[in-house]
Amino acid sequence: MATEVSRLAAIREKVEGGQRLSFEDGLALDASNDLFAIGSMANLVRERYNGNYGYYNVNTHINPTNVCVYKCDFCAFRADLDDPRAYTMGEDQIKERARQAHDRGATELHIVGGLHHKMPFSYYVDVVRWVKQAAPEIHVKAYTGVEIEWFKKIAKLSTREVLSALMEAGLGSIPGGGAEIFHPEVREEICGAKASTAEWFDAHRTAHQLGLHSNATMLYGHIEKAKHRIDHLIRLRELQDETGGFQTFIPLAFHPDNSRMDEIPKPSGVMDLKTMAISRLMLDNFPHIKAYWIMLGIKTAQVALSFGADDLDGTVVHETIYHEAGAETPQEITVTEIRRLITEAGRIPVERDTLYHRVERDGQLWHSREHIDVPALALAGR
Ligand code: V47
Repeated sequence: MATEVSRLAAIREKVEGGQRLSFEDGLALDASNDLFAIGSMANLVRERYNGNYGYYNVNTHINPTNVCVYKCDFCAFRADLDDPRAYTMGEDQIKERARQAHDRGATELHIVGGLHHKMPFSYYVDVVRWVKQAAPEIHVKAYTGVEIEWFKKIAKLSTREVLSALMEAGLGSIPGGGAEIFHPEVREEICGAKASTAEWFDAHRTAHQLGLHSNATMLYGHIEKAKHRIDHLIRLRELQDETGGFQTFIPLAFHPDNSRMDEIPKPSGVMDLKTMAISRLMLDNFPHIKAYWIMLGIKTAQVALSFGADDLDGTVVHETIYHEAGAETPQEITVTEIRRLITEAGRIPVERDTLYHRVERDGQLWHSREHIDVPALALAGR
């Protein structure tokens, strides 16, 4: 039987040779406690893709409503219709938020929320339209695969029709949420009522076919096992082989507070870094891996830049999904601070827009420049 050392050496050889890792390789990495070995392999792949650059963006989140028909076990954000915490934003509020974001220099609005029992599809289309009316330059990254599936149901439209209506209103890309864990053993347990794995993939495949880019996530550190996490990554890798439409993968650390799984402890620092590194290694066709500092905490996110991650996400304002679930991170981080964190991690900070164009700023004005071409960038970083 192969020892752990020889197993890791064989995996390292594959990584160095640019060969694809198997399901069994993923399980072997997960079973190993040699965090440095796993991290250094992931760092190699990160560097191959992204040279010495560490990306961030300037963005704001809008969660238009917290009212949701579903009751996912992990969610601390949702509210029933008659809950005193329930809210739904109207046109003025959405436009005000978009203008504020614009005035603070945001290049992106990340919009996701609950699936309201009574709101028609036209409300969700209007949200995008209102944002674009108030701040036409802002990129709208909105609505997860789960929301798209819900819109199909309430509007009796196909995936393609739903996405086309949203694109017409100004939708620019699709965020990675709603993926949770794809394996049915876990999905049925923690969020069985909402969009199935096949439906989530249908939303992303169709988005890619229509020319939209999207992200993908994985919610880890609850009831799932290593085999479910590796299975999740391989399913994403397969769709990426088919369409090439994914930009970034974001592993999301479970925050238990105020959820129906609050007896489960938060994932440890070792699990956070190992999951980041294994994601980078298994997703050999994803250009970017994001350490979402809001969930990981600023310190772990910074260290993750040496464990496979190349992106820290944004200087986020008004994040509620994780803060309801006990995230202790601040609601926003300044550009100066995020650049300092990236520089201290040994990377060159690069502000990007949602689609990975370099952003240049001239006082209050910003411009998207050339696309940050991965191979060119990798060379530039050496
Ligand atoms: O799908 C909900 C997760 C996701 C909790 O695409 C929780 O750039 C931890 O997907 N503990 C939504 N996680 C957020 C999301 C996201 C975030 C940042 C960037 C991008 C991107 C996407 O949040 C949900 C779910 O997996 N979530 N509750 C919780 N208690």
